[in-house]
Amino acid sequence: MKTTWGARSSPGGIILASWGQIERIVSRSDVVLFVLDARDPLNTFSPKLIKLVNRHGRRILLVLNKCDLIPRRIAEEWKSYFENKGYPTVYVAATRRMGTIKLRTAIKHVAPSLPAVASVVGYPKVGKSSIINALKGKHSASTSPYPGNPGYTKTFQFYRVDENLLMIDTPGILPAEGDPLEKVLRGYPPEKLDDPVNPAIMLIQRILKYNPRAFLDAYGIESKEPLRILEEVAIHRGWFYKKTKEPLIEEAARAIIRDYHDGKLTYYIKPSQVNFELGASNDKSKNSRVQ
Ligand SMILES: Nc1nc2c(ncn2[C@@H]2O[C@H](COP(=O)(O)OP(=O)(O)OP(=O)(O)O)[C@@H](O)[C@H]2O)c(=O)[nH]1
Ligand SMILES: [Mg+2]
Repeated sequence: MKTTWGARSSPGGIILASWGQIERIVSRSDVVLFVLDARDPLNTFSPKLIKLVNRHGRRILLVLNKCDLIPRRIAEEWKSYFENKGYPTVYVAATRRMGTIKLRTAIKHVAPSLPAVASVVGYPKVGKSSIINALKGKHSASTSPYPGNPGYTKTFQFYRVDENLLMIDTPGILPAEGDPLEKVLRGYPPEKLDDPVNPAIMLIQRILKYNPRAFLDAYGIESKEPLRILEEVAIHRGWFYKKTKEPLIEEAARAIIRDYHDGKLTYYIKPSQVNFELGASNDKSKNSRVQ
């Protein structure tokens, strides 16, 4: 079963969810699956979303997705990290259908009663629709590598996963908060960035800091100098300004941002490398540990 409501487009034709829309969905959910990118969970975590869910007294389940891009040991470490803060957490690799049985069990465990409505929320491109696809076992929620492509989630869609579980897929939350790097990590559409070069340089520096081989492995580029990397990507792909014939680094910057979200270009961070305090969950007895 699939029903939709609340379709809305944001300026520029790229559709993201406003906080008001997310609040409406949260208020209609029994459980809120908050999807994080397992490679950089804290940069895709939103204290504002947690506050909103707590205000409505809804249960939260954190889902660390894209775990195929990090070692399992690190996924376990992040799970413990969040659970020590009171958030039940599961890790999955939705496109590989890894962890889906545990996820389904966890949703039902966290739900106050069954049947339950579970919404899937988070920043753009963290894999919300892919998670619903994995749970349903077939391609039913549309997915895309980056917002703006045909197939990215445009509406709030309901999917019946089984007789006890109705799920709501949502468009990504508009990542208005944060500096240019944080916005990019939170899936702000590269097409909408007036200046993609600056955030791409920051992203390149972050990737190199945690994975010095990333550009060599993804593109065969040995340079560790962000501007040079942008130029080489533009040159390799044949992107040049028509008049000056200089490498079109703006396009290369957008490509690098997309490749990060697609998992072609990657790094991961460990809990021991961060120094960030999360707000505790609203009720530790409700959000008990989930296996
Ligand atoms: N490597 C890897 N890539 C994934 C995984 N899950 C999703 N992706 C990729 O991430 C991109 C975004 O996936 P979607 O499921 O469309 O993400 P979304 O959160 O629904 O995106 P929006 O609806 O645009 O907010 C796609 O290129 C997916 O193939 C995963 O577990 N591993
Ligand atoms: Mg989607």
